[in-house]
Amino acid sequence: MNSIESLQAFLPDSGTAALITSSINNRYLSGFESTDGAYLITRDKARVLLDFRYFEAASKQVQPPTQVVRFSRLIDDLNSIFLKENIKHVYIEDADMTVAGFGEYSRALNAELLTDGLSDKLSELRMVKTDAEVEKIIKAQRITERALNEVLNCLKPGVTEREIAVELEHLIKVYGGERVAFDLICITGANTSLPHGVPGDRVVKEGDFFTFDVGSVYEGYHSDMTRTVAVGYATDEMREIYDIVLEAHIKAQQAIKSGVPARDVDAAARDHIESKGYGECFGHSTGHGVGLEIHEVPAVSKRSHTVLKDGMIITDEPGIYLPGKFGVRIEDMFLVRGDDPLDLAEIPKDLIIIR
Ligand SMILES: [Mn+2]
Repeated sequence: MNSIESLQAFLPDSGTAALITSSINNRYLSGFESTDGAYLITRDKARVLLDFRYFEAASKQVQPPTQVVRFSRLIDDLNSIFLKENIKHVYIEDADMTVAGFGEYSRALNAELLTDGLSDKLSELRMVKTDAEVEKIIKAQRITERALNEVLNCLKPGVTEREIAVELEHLIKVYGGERVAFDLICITGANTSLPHGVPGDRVVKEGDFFTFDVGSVYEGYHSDMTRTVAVGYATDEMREIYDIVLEAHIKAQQAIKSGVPARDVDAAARDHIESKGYGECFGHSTGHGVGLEIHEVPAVSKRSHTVLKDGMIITDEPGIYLPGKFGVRIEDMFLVRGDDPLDLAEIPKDLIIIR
């Protein structure tokens, strides 16, 4: 069953519809990006409702079974569909709709709003990627890798974090990325102990780490990768911490199997870091899903209840952060595939020393 059929099966009867108003989920179902509009699913129809600005482009791009419907005033057009097709109940996206939106829809729509389950259902569907979605995520990853490989040539003592970040963002766009997947983390020296540090005027020095947490967007799909490289040389302590993080990353990778709870993947990395005495220095979860958003379910954390399935894409990104000194994180995305997850990155993970 595809996602549209799954949502049709989720509807209890022909008098109930599902109304998708968030732009991400609308894009997920229609394959068309718009800042406005809605996607309406009934037992036997799937429609994207768009205004004049998008109608022509969508008519060329949207594939069956989705029909493109042009609306003049969304609420009125929905009400006339509800009347004609005898729709009495409509699921809304409980996790995305604002309080103001909910007030407006409940006053104006001639159907009872249902708030229990559509958002969860959409998240569940989006967790498992189709082959076409996997291809887009891999393409986004390749764009990032090409840009990162090139920017490593500019990484030398004297350049600033900001110069590296700007160059990387530029190259990601030159190589076909729609945009960066998030504000790129390009940090060096003591800043590398900040898991979400912001690139600034800090200058690269010999014997410093440089952390790249970087990603691109390709046709709406995101990629995510982190590499920590050393400039000039690495001290014994830097090598020791790097090795522990790499071992934790590999242990988590080996735990990624269809049918295994996501929290076991987290535990594989965390137990290793704790066994080396650095448990207090790994204060975030091991990973997350990636897709139309950079952070999606499933969480790969202690509290996750999700069981991994074929087709999920999750990150594996343990780290150790020593405040005031340095930090190391290594991250790749993995496609869950039986007992043998596919690493979506091609850039090596052994410590790279830039000379
Ligand atoms: Mn990540």
